[in-house]
Amino acid sequence: MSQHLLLPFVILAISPIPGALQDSALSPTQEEPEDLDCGRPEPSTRIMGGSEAQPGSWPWQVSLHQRGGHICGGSLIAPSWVLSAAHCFVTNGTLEPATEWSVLLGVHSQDGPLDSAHARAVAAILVPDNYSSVELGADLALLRLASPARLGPAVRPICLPRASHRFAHGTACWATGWGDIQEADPLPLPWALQEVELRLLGEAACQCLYSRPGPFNLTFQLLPGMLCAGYPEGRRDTCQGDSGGPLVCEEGGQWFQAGITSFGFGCGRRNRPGVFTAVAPYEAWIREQVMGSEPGPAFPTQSWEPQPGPWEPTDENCTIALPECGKAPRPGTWPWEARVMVPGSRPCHGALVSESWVLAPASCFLDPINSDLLPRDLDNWRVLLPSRPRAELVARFVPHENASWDDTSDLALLQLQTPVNLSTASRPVCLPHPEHYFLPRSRCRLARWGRGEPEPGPSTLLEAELLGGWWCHCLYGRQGESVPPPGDPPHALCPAYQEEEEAGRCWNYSHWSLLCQEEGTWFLAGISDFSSGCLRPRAFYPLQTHGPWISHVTRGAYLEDQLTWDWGPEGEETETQACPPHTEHGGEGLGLRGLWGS
Ligand code: 4AZ
Repeated sequence: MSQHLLLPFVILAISPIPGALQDSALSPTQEEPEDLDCGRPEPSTRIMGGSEAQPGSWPWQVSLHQRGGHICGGSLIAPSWVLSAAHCFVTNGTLEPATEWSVLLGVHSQDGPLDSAHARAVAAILVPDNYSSVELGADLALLRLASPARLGPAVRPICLPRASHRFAHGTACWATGWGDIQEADPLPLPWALQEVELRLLGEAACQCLYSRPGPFNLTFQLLPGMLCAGYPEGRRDTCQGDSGGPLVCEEGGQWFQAGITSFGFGCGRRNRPGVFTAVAPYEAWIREQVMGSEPGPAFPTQSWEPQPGPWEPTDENCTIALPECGKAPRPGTWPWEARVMVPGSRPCHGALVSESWVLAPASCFLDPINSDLLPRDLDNWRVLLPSRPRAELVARFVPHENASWDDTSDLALLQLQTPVNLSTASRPVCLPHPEHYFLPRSRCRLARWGRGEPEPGPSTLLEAELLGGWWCHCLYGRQGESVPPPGDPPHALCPAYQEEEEAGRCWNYSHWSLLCQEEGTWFLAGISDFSSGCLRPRAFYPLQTHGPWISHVTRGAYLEDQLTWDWGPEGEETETQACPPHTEHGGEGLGLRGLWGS
């Protein structure tokens, strides 16, 4: 338990060490001013992968507004002081004027009734001298309020840890905020405060996760004064707009702020946990800034002696998370293959993208004339999944808003009434993030998609190799059809079929999706082969631009990072940037093998 120290006013005023802790049960006398109680929400009164908080459960959470809008989070540490992140207030090396900012206290839903909420102007913003950018640390700021906050059940300060305070690795702590619910996906109305449970990661574990190649091919060096919290598998995380908000951990019935949301690489990505400014190392700096203010923040002593023990392993295992999607026991047996049965029509092939959602072409289910749902009654719809004895029921149908007029968006999501237990027999396919780049020569395969006919041949014929974007464009040009030149993101994915070419056959059959493999993991890379007639190679609409829509609707589809980074000699840089003459005017005899240059 914490110490019960009531220090005389004189000592409090001159000492940089304010009353360490107090028990609210001990009522202050005339001579003994009330020390600041902290870290105790009223008893029972985005974040990515989180959920809505109970109003009043995080009474220290504040919202920092600039020009009328929420920009960052912060935490109340004393009636006149808010702790936040430096990067919220520094643009191009310049500290923004305090007058532009206001602090909203006691707020839950930023759209709802602001009953318990009140705002305060900011008198000063203080940032450590050595702050320059988030990656270099010291990402913290103190805001002095123009007038003290009105403390009450919905507005209470958080306890700060002393420099010697140790938070055990693996401790479950909570981050809160009004930030995005996933990358580039703002919190929807009514903008209710979100909470997410995150585990503290040891330095070694965090550094290890970050040293793996990952999104944007970026890694970074974890520095003293930073801490990581999250999970190797990602999915639960803080995101843009949560910055400056608190990461709090409970100890002995009292909540301490272990971290300040600072940055990360993307949100909720595998092997990329959120990075926080560790608060404890900044005890001295915080005390220095708030010196003389009364009452100042509370730094209760940790209830147990911090000493190395099993709760702080010095050498944590480096456990890199592997994708939980896209693993097929054998190519051709796709554990995500879903068949949607709608009364009165042939089965429609789609793919399981999470525990509860199936992705399929919207055209299977929409009337081509008026884009009405056919038939309207979802009760009789069934989904068959591999190795599941019984058909799944469908709870919801969500077509892409452009599905009826844009072939590249011919997509719909179907929610299953009960989530399936993932196993080797039933598991989702991985989906690419928008910046995913499938390398030329990637090994790919075709999988059934939509209302396909029975398989036209043995599945070995469906093996394919991805062509570079220019080759695809040039080859089509030669054949009098147009496939746009490569772009970022690409407009087409062209797999070429060795076997198909050799057999000299052509299946005038376009109901396929394109699966591409990276390090043994399968991604749904493209949909709806849009090449017509018997042209080769086939061309697919890339799925990657739809990742954000899919994960917005499903809140947990398996969007995975790029797993192969080695562009190799055939990479983007070295690919031909113009069509060689023989592809434009050349004879029909030119086979794909020739184009591959091998
Ligand atoms: C941001 O931009 C931000 N996933 C905050 C936290 C994280 C990423 C970005 C961590 O404010």
